[in-house]
Amino acid sequence: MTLQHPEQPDPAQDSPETGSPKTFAAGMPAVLKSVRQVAENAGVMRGLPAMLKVNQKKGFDCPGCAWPEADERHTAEFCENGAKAVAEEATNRGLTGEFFARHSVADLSERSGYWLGRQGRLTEPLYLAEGATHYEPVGWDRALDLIAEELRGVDHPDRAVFYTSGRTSNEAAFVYQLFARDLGTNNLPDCSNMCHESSGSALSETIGVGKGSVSLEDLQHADLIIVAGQNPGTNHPRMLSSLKRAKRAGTRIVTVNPLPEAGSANFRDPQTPAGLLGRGTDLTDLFAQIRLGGDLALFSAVNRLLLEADARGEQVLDRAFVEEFTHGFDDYAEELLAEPDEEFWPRVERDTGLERELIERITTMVTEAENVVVCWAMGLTQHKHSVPTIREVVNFLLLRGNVGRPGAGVCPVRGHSNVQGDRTMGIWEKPPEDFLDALGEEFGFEPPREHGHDTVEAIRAMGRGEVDVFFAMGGNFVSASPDTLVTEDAMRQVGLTVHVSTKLNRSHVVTGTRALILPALARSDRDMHGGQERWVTVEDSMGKVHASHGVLDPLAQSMRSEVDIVRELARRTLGERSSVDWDSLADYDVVRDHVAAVVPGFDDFNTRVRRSGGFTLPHAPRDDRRFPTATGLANFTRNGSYAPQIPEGRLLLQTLRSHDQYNTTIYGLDDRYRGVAGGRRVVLVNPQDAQELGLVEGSHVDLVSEWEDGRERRAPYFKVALYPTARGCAAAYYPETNVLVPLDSTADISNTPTSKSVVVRFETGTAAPAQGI
Ligand SMILES: Nc1nc2c(c(=O)[nH]1)N[C@H]1C(S)=C(S)[C@@H](COP(=O)(O)OP(=O)(O)OC[C@H]3O[C@@H](n4cnc5c(=O)[nH]c(N)nc54)[C@H](O)[C@@H]3O)O[C@H]1N2
Ligand SMILES: Nc1nc2c(c(=O)[nH]1)N[C@H]1C(S)=C(S)[C@@H](COP(=O)(O)OP(=O)(O)OC[C@H]3O[C@@H](n4cnc5c(=O)[nH]c(N)nc54)[C@H](O)[C@@H]3O)O[C@H]1N2
Ligand SMILES: [Mo]
Repeated sequence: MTLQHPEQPDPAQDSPETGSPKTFAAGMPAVLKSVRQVAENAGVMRGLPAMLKVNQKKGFDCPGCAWPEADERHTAEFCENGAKAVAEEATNRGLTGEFFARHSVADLSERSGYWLGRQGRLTEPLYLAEGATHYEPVGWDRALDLIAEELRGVDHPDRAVFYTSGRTSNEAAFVYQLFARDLGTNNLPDCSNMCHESSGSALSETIGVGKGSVSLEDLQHADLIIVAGQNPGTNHPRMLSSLKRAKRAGTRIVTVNPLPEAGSANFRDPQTPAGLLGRGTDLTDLFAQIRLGGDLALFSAVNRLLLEADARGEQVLDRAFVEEFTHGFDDYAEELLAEPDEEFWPRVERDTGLERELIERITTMVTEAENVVVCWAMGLTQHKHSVPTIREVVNFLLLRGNVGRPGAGVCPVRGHSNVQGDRTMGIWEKPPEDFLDALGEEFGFEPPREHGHDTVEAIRAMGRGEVDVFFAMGGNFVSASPDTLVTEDAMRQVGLTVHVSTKLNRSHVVTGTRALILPALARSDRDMHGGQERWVTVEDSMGKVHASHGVLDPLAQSMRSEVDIVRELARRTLGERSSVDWDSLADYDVVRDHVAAVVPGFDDFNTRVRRSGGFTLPHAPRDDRRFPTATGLANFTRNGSYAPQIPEGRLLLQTLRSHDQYNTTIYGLDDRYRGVAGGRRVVLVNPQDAQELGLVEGSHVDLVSEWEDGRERRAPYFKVALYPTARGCAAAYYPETNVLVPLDSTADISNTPTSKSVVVRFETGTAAPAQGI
């Protein structure tokens, strides 16, 4: 049986031009692109003033990535991709009922995600009644009553699922999880389940806190920064400024990636005249072109070299640290040294695609560096063995005491701008007991204790017909989730699907029996209530909490804040049954006071967040070398060896982001740094692999994924581009390739879909699709 997506490729749009990858990032082209993007979408009068408020102390937090702002801000504290994110939501186009009268759901479901997103901001609540062909405006009262009625009617609260995407503010996230728990369920899956869940799992077990342990200052004090499995030039462009500053202060950088990403090579800082004139900073000192999934082997090989040097009497380990602060060292060392060299090294060289000599050079750089930071993102988190891989990164840092002192530590670089804050606020299907205790005590109710569904489990439950209401606070669940067809089928089994959204996306057109779209204010919109301006807070990737003030007049009065949507819905759903004073939560200071009472580290929240720049949350390992783990110490873990195996005639495919997209939001059809233009259905293949497989540059192929469930999944009509990626490894863009990722192929422990290791074969000779979209 083959699964193939009905959304057909468009030969006119899906035949991109391909060239060679660029060797630098940003510079003048980035500035020009930013200005053009903002002007085209939001207009000059609306867009440019907004841009000057991004990431300013009195402005709003960029809705792009979660990279922190430095204390000293530039006038223009944004990047090209931040500009695209702002332009996307600050657009002056609004969608009205008339648009939905013209376009049936069937019509919309044949459009690409790119087309849907470009139609403009959602401005009024819309309802798709049972059997209806079109969405119709309903008005807020009716919309909220429909949901409340459905939620009151469920046999058990666990038949409702509440998804969150990581843009939601702290205040909205807190009120949202309170509502779900007051209703009686922990079914709070979020985009984190598909993103950094593996980091959270690995870090909680080993150092006791599932968050990064470094600040921006630490990066400046590091002697060595290893960036593994991350493409900062596209996904965290402001990180390049931090890396540049570190470089200038003498830091060395090792980049570990199957792809030579332009931003990691050379950075022309657009905030400086030199950068605009084309003078850049070389960032990477050593590039390890690793095979997909080879990082566990790499880090364990470095660790073994360190242990061997220690055994020879060299002073390469921080013995005092290991002695005082860690647990499990002896067992760990014994296991890692057990395998004889003749078996260990050939396996490592095969799994990593790297030569022993290169791994020895990395190890020398490590021993020459007093302070080391490791940064990573999706390249490490979206594999079957991601949790062991990240635990091995922690072992690596623990060996030399590189946790809990300046200039050293773990740096998982978060994606969505408030994904870390949402977790802190309790958006988690597996909430800790003490969080539930505090929540119950503050509001006078007994929260449910049983763990809820994560994203993958939610899809399975929906597919089994066990979900009556699917409610999404932002995001694009259908397109972001794996196994698109399975997910879409699951969604269709639900009674009522509800999306609180800013822009139209595929999740609005693949619906349950009935569906609602609720238009929300975005980060850049001014949030007025009773004549008062309200503002929210967010937490960045380094645990810093700060305020975000919207500055633009909303396109329509009918858009509501996420907090208002949830508290109104909660009041209507729970009524007298609830002990929460939902109306009082219209005042965000009241919400923040509740947060202060429930969430550790938020004492005096309202006062401290009003100080310029906000405040940093406590982090026991970073602040005091305290490790709140099961053993009370930092844990060494034994992670064995594992790497994805690639059968004969197949390649391992990673699904990744282009420079012109924000997750499922497509800004444009180019991927400038990789030399791709005018389309997205392209697959990057190493020239030698292509030759062996008989693939020709520019030819079209179907990608067919093969997995142990015996089903084949097909993504048709991809153009082959010969590209200097690691041998055996291919790359293509998400979400077009999500159809290939099996729902049940997930990471051990974290249950994150294995979006970076999909075994595929290439079928040639398939005809171009007959018609476009
Ligand atoms: N402009 C923009 N910014 C974004 C986003 C966006 O879509 N657009 N998305 C946001 C979100 S939610 C997230 S999570 C982050 C994502 O940020 P990234 O993780 O940088 O995003 P990906 O495009 O998935 O890139 C993965 C990188 O890891 C490499 N890689 C893949 N597999 C492996 C591996 O096995 N080992 C190693 N060492 N490297 C590997 C890839 O070649 C690629 O460079 O960005 C955030 N910021
Ligand atoms: N194959 C593959 N799949 C992946 C990944 C991968 O690398 N490969 N990456 C995974 C990762 S890291 C992540 S984080 C997920 C992302 O999953 P999601 O977070 O679910 O997806 P997004 O595309 O970020 O969601 C975009 C939509 O959010 C809505 N939106 C935007 N801003 C706001 C706002 O302020 N408020 C509200 N209410 N709505 C808003 C808009 O309607 C927009 O269409 O995808 C995952 N899926
Ligand atoms: Mo993410």
